[in-house]
Amino acid sequence: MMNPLVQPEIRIDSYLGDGQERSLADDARDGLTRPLKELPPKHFYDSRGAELFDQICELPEYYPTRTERAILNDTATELAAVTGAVELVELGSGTAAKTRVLLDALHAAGTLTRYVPVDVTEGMVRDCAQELIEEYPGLRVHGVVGDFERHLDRVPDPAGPRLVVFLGGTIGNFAPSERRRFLAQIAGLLGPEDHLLMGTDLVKDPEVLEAAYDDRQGVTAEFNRNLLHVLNRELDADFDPSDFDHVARFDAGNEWIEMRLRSRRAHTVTVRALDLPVHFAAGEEMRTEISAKFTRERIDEDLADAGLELVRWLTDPEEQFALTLSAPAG
Ligand code: SAH
Ligand code: AVI
Repeated sequence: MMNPLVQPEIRIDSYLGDGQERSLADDARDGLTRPLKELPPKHFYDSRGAELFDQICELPEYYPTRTERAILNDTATELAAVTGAVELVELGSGTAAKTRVLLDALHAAGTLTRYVPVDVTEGMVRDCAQELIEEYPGLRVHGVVGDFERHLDRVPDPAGPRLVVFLGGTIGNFAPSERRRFLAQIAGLLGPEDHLLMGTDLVKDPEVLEAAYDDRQGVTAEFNRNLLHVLNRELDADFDPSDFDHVARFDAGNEWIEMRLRSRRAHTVTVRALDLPVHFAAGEEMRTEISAKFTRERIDEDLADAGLELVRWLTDPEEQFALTLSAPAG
């Protein structure tokens, strides 16, 4: 359902509602009846999940956020000059905390007119739109509350040279085949004058990686278990989150971190909205997220497969994290 026009500088279109509940129900029915139980990570982000993610970004072990911000600080002026973007479209925008570095640079360059955040969490899109029009006089915000896997076609037509940004390493949360399909869809948003700026976490020491996903304060564990609260609330399930341990392991073969929830005891949960009993053996694990770590070669290949070519490779001195600026191959 469209819900346009709250005030002139802000337009928010929402495409969730029933469709999203169906998506959670379908994913739960599918994922909880497989031999290796699995749920997709997009369901972490209710308002509590979004809050926990914000806390994760501040943790000493979670280097991606501060590293990506440092790269942005060093390169935003150059990015603004190279792209000449009048609009910034952000996929999985969240609170747009780091995005402000880019918005500042585009604003200072005098080109910025519109910001288009796309996120499943409606409250964040609305709050962020309000904050940004106050921070950037003259900026218009056209928010799209939706699932970027289903609603990319709802991104409004470009208002001029466009910069699409996909930060934080969220591309790593896709399985490889879906990731390639999604990159091709993103490439479909780009015309000859447009660019994609994408953040990717890089392969590194497994100890550093595992610590980033299993912090000492237990915030990531709570984020992981929040998925069970979402299932309880949205699908009338009766998970007891304290029956599950948080697990985060680096899978060296696939070069990704896997987050799982491990059942402490044999028990059966009922997902009442689906009329679905789900049995967990003692020690059984359910996969809740993969977070792929990249090499430069892998990123080059993925971009090329999507018809994009690298314009800038931007990384920190320790090569922990990378931002790639790419454009439709000429
Ligand atoms: N870009 C921010 C936030 C990353 S967290 C950063 O770099 O810090 C991932 C964000 O993507 C969350 O805000 C979450 O709500 C959103 N998200 C996850 N899956 C999504 C999906 N399928 N469609 C739209 N947004 C999604
Ligand atoms: C949003 N995404 C890139 C985060 C990541 O690192 O994969 C989500 C996250 N999961 C646990 N910690 C952070």
